[in-house]
Amino acid sequence: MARKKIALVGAGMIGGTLAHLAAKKEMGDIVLFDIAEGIPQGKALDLSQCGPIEGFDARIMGTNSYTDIAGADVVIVTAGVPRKPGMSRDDLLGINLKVMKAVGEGIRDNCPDAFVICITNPLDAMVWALREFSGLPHNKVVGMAGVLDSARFATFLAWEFGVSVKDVNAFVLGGHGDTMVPVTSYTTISGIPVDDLVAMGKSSKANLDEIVKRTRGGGGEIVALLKTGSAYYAPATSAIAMAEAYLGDQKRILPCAAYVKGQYGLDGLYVGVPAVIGKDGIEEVIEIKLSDEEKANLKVSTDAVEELLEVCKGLDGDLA
Ligand code: A3D
Repeated sequence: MARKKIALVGAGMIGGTLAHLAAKKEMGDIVLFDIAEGIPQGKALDLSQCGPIEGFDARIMGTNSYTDIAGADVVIVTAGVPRKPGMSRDDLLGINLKVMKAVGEGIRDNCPDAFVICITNPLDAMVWALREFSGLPHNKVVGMAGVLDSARFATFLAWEFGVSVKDVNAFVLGGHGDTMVPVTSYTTISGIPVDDLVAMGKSSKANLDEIVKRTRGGGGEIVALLKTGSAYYAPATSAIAMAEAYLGDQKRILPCAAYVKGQYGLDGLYVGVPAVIGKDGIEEVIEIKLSDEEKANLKVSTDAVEELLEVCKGLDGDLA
């Protein structure tokens, strides 16, 4: 059987970490693409030299040419620029929208059968734009955010309750940003809802509220500490879990930015929802029951996503 091919578009902090994880897990051969000359080639060479020590045979190549991603089974996109001081959100949108155009066309022309995972921010708008520019089916293009946001939520909950992270099943819905909706009613520790654990006196409502707030600002907390960039270890680990679910037809239910067609009263946008990932990509969006408060919070979050999409459509005539 042919080895799988994993294309990583963007060879920055997340791209390099993705390559290392994919190689260690022998997920397939890896192509690191970037417009910066030398960076993908240098990282590929450095990572290849981990092989004899770690014992992996994955071939890792760096390139500046889209033709090298031909036939990729999975593409993970981190290409783009982060927001710099003095730059508005619209400025960033405009720049990364152009990047999504180049990347989407590169995927369309070279690996139209791939499963594509977008990580570039602003996530919910960029995954939508990437799908538009690539022309791939909606079920084959997805955004990574919910796995990371849920992992952050789960980490803080494990610390709060003094339990293993393995027993925490945390649930986050909505757009990736300050308006995301950590849903405590679906968040459990070994099947026990955290709200029940609070009622048992294992924590307090105030502490839980603080954890929800910290989860929403989880990315910003790391940016403030690093000062020169954003999180990359956990974002890369999250996208790898999604890629493995696709390659292994695992039918995992993972929170992802998936395309909604009527679910949650939403239509025609990408937003964080629980979805089944298997060999057909996003095989199903799961619609859960929400309380009135959770519905209202989700609306605030999806309104923010829709607002960004309108800006995207205004910035690029092709998308209007
Ligand atoms: P960084 O280390 O800057 O890497 C980005 C790479 O993209 C750089 O190597 C650039 O050279 C490259 N690049 C720029 N334009 C292009 C292009 N047109 N084609 C190909 N490559 C290009 O960033 P990073 O790896 O830390 O983060 C990547 C993205 O992920 C950013 O947009 C972050 O905001 C985003 N991010 C998202 C999450 C989510 O949870 C959604 C978390 C963390 C970071």
